[in-house]
Amino acid sequence: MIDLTPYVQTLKNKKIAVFGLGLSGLSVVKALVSAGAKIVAWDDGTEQQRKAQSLGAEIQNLSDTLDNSFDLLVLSPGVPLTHPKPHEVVLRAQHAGVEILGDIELLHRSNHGLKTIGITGTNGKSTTTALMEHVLNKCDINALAAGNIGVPVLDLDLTNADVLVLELSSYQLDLCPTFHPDIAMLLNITPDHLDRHGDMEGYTKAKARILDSDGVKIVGIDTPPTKALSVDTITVSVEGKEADVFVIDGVLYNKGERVADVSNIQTLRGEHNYQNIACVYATAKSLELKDDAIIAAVRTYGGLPHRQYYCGSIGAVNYINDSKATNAESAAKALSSYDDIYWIIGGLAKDGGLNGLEKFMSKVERAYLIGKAADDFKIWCDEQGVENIICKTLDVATKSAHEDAQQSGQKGTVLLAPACASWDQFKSFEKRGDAFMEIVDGFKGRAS
Ligand code: UMA
Ligand code: ADP
Repeated sequence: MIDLTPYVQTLKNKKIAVFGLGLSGLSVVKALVSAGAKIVAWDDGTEQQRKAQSLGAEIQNLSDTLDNSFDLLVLSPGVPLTHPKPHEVVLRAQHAGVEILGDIELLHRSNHGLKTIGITGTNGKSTTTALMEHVLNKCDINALAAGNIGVPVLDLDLTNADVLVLELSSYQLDLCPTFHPDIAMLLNITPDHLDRHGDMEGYTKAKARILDSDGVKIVGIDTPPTKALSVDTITVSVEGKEADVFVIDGVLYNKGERVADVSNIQTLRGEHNYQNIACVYATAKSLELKDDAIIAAVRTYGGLPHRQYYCGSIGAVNYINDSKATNAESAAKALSSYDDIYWIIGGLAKDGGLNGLEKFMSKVERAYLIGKAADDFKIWCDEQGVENIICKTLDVATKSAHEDAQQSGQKGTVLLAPACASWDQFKSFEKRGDAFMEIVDGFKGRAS
């Protein structure tokens, strides 16, 4: 756990408010209580309240009680700061002049003294964060990954660590008033989370905050908003040679010099992963690591579950879990990687729905629609001439896709790439992916 004692001692000995007691909120309570701070916390869920209470927090509905007797409001990333409208607790804090920040900012204020690599972008953050951590560790730099990847930063044990690799969401960046990573990486920006940022301008502004520093900046320039932000940065592209680091036809180049063929790495398939590799390479070079060591490390990366994860095959049909494809852009990457697709889609749709996926529809045999988006997606599929069936739930969809694929007697891919958030039917994209894999495992059992 991060020691926040020195920071807490600089405060005015007032109370600290913690709103939102999920994974990150509870770790904030734990770290602040152990640093001697007086914590008042709230979550709408009674189970979460109970957990915080057992860690030593006083429970109060901060939306009614927060005032200038508090030093800080530590807000969870999932709680609206500005859009669709600021949460009541945010308005109260602003009215009382209480500073609002998040757990990443608290980590920064702990003065841990380690080098930080911050990674953001609409897609590829977790893969790049995990790959970065892996490459550094293989190159004998002790690295720890945390943040949006699912490890709350204040839970980290920094003994023996040299570098922190932090996956940063737009929500978290909005809650970092003074933290700037030593090395900032911005992979790409396409529409996502517009409900929380108002529009593309607001979303881009939140992401661009990562570049507000004098440190090393690495920017993927293949999306218009990131290209516009790439002045005075190390640029990366997988679409052209106008960048410091680029990948063409699966070959990685640095300043025009060939580095290595990266096209045949099983766990990093597809052009989108070339972008992730190239950004990790550029970062490793800025840390003065050698080409051979970096590439050897990239080749041994083990992959992350729920990202185009190969669950196995039954007969000529492959089963792929890409539950993390929670928007159209990331679903496009999956659709571009496979053929003869039995496509499971739906959940809680993002702004723009399935726009941009039209060009892949000739690869889709049939679409299986689930969740809240099913009715709207049906209209879109009908317009595209894609055969589709409303299945409502993942188990029905997976079973139908499996039966159709097997009965075709041809090669095929049953692909979960929902282009939607999971929250209407599942607690998280991980739970959705786990459920899919469990169902597929059941088919394998019956097939053997
Ligand atoms: N809450 C209320 N009232 C409200 C709103 C929320 O009480 O009006 C409570 C909820 O009941 C919940 C808590 O506030 O208990 C909110 O928790 P949270 O959603 O902020 O989530 P955490 O469990 O703290 O997890 C967060 C990140 N979640 C979000 O940004 C939504 C996790 O990213 C991250 O892994 C974790 O911190 C550790 O750093 C998840 C995510 O979905 C994976 N991120 C989004 C994405 O990747 O697209 C940005
Ligand atoms: P994030 O953490 O940003 O959501 P992940 O690494 O978890 O990103 O990948 C999410 C989804 O995006 C997966 O479906 C994956 O196939 C796809 N993806 C991975 N890297 C990229 C990239 N650089 N550009 C676009 N899509 C990507």
